[in-house]
Amino acid sequence: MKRILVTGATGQIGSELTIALRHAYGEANVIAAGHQRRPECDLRESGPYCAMDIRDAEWLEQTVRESRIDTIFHLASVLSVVAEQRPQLAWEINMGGLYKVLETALQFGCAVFFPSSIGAFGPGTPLENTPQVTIQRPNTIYGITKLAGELLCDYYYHRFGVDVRGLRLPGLISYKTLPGGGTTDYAVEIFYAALTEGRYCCFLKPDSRLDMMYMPDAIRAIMMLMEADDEKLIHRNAYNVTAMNFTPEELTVQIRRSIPDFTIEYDIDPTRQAIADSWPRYMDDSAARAEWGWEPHYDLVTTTQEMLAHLAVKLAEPKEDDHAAR
Ligand code: AKB
Repeated sequence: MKRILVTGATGQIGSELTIALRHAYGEANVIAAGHQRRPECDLRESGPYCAMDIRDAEWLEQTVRESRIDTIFHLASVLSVVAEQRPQLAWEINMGGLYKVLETALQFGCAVFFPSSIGAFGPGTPLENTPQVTIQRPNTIYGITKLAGELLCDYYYHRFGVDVRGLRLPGLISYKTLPGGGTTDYAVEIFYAALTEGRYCCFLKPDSRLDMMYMPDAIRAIMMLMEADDEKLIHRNAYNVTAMNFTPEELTVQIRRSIPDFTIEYDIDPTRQAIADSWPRYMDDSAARAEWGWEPHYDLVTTTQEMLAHLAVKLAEPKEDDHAAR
């Protein structure tokens, strides 16, 4: 039975991946670690949780040793927009954190999952049908840390034999936990706004096309890759994976199928628009499909239906704090 540590467990991916891993490998075998003292009730009630700072190497080493961890899903990361606002912090968390995770994995013989991103490319990359192996010259600190992270992961595998695997994830759409400061966040915010206000003000241009994925597909991709037959993995790390690509305008059309009066306006944020313009419109994910059987289950139509249905229920529920107040 695996013994798993999830860093960044309170984030958009971590909060859902932790629960899925607990279902698959047993609740007590998956330790969630995040910066929040009191995470959402799902996370703290379904298994062990520790508050931690990924910059604390001692904590990491001690937890891996004492809890006999053999697999680390390393999700703690600063996203693209916050990284541009606080580049030094982004370097410390994204690079410093990964380095400590890889060193700890080497010392204790752990496997590692590392999420890279469409942000690891750059304006010099072919942005349509972006190949698995291509020019990567990112011009954001987020992209630089993701690309350097991909290379560091390759290095620890080839030099030391650490079984580190990873994906280049697109924008992720989910209804459970909000994303924290990314360029693709509009594709989540828009659903909340459609249901609560009936209108949304978008910070990207109407025709900004980006790769996206619904969270259940992302969770499945991560778990599939970590279970994949070692011998079939040619790239092993930084696999392009995508499920759909769309523009804010196209997403609006889909939302209007369920909420006909929904309106969108645009107030372009130059920083986020420049980041989006340097990212792929859509990636070629054939290596992931061929090597470990990647295939998405959700497209724009089904993602929109699921998001509106789940969020309508969530927004009608009393908040956890409301319960505490009673
Ligand atoms: C972001 O927008 O920063 C992330 C990503 C695509 O890596 N969602």
